[in-house]
Amino acid sequence: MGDDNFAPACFAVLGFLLRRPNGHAHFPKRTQLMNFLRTVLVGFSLIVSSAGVRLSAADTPPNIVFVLCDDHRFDCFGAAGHPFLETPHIDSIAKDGAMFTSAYVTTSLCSPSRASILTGQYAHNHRVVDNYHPVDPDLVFFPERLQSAGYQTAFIGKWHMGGEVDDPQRGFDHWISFKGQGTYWPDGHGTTREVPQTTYDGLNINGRRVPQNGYLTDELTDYAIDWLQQTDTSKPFFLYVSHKAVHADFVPADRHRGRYDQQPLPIDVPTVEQMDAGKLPMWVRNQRNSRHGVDFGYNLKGFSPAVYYRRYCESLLAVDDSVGRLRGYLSEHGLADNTLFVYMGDNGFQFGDHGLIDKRVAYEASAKVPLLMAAPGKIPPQTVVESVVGNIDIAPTMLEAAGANQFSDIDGQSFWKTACRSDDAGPVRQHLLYEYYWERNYPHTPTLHAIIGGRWKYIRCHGLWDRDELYDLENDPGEMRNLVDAPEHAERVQELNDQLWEMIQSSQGDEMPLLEDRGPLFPKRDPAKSPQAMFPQEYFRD
Ligand SMILES: [Ca+2]
Repeated sequence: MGDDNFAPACFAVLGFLLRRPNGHAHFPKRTQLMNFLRTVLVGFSLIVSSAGVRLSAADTPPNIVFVLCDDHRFDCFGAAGHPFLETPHIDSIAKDGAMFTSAYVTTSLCSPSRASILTGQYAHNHRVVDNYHPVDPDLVFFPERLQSAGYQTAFIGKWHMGGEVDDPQRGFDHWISFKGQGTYWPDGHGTTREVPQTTYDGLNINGRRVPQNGYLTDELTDYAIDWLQQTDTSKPFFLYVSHKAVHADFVPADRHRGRYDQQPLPIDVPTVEQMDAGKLPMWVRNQRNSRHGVDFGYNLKGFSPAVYYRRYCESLLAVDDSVGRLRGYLSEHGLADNTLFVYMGDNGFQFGDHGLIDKRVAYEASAKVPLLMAAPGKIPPQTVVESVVGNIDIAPTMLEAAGANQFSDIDGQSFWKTACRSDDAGPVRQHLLYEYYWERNYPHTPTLHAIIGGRWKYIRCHGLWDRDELYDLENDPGEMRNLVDAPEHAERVQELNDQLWEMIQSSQGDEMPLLEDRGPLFPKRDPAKSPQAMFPQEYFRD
């Protein structure tokens, strides 16, 4: 009960108790009087606590801490069964709350996925389809709804929507960000190559430029804890910590550098022959020898997915430290019991899976992400949620958890009740629509539409003379046996194609955004590596 409502409510209760059925006033019995006094005392204590001590009652809106990790693939943390990565703090979220084993992004690319998280919409509706173009100013971000519900809000970290923009954005009372990809260290040490949109302009703190002093993952965590310390204790808060880590070029903190030097790559990198035998599309075979393939990764001679993978894992250790510090702060300050803590990746990353690196594609390593949530007293400990959930579901889920006004027309749906194991949880989604729009900058990945999340994954490439794809994830979790042309699956392929178009059309996805060319181009191939793919035998006839 808010302070403004308390006095009128007390008078209403008093009025009710003093009124006889016939409308005449009477003197209350002793029990009625005691109940009334108890109500007054409880209300009074709420007012007192809101004046000086943070509310912790179970029915007050929860605080929310949302930690987004860049390019964190689904199997790279201890609780997911990783063979050597040490992530005790990320794992502790699964122990205290829920781990989602079928969490996906509907577009596996930084800006589109971030926009889907903030709006609850597919990329074809929010239309942030690349990492370069400005964001529609009419889009509503879910933290705006939290502000209206009385939340104090902060964004700390990588924004990366609309190119190299780091100005304060709507929905956030407190703002700390950096342009584009920023940098792990202000002097760039540890970096072996500069990714596009790397910047050394320091931080934008509420519109003021401030130098970056240290390792970015640690520094963002410092700023996050600084903000927690100065929040108004009478209001709930929403803190969005958006790490630069673990985006390429992976640079671990100095304290973690070399930790996994001796560890093997726990991923099977297929040979060209295996890719051909698996009937992968020509575009996948050709991407193998490109900036986003193992033969010419980042257009570097001698690129090693194993070396990059070790540095990726080492970079993740500071993110785990960050989670530990944030959760530790909440516990030490009596906030953990009324805080929903969420950890998520904005997309996955391939390290040789399918002969590829990077993301964008619809395969599991690219589209599936870690998602963990702890909310004491609401989400039971050690809950494993197998339902298919997506980045488009985050906004409605956060709004439901907060008791804030929902969006009326979005693509996502709240899974809050499912996470809480409520009896009245609604029907669970069976599939998600996946989409990726071809970028001229990285011409090796075509426009893709797919049905993801279930046993059968169907991938359709658009505007290309090539095979589509069908995988049986139950018997082929590595997605290396393309069944799309198998006669025994012809009916299934037709059904999935019908279903795909139903999902596209019912979400207004049949008009593709077309944006002008921006940014550098990376069409290069290594002439010494795998040759271009041949058309499949079945494409030939006399
Ligand atoms: Ca990303």
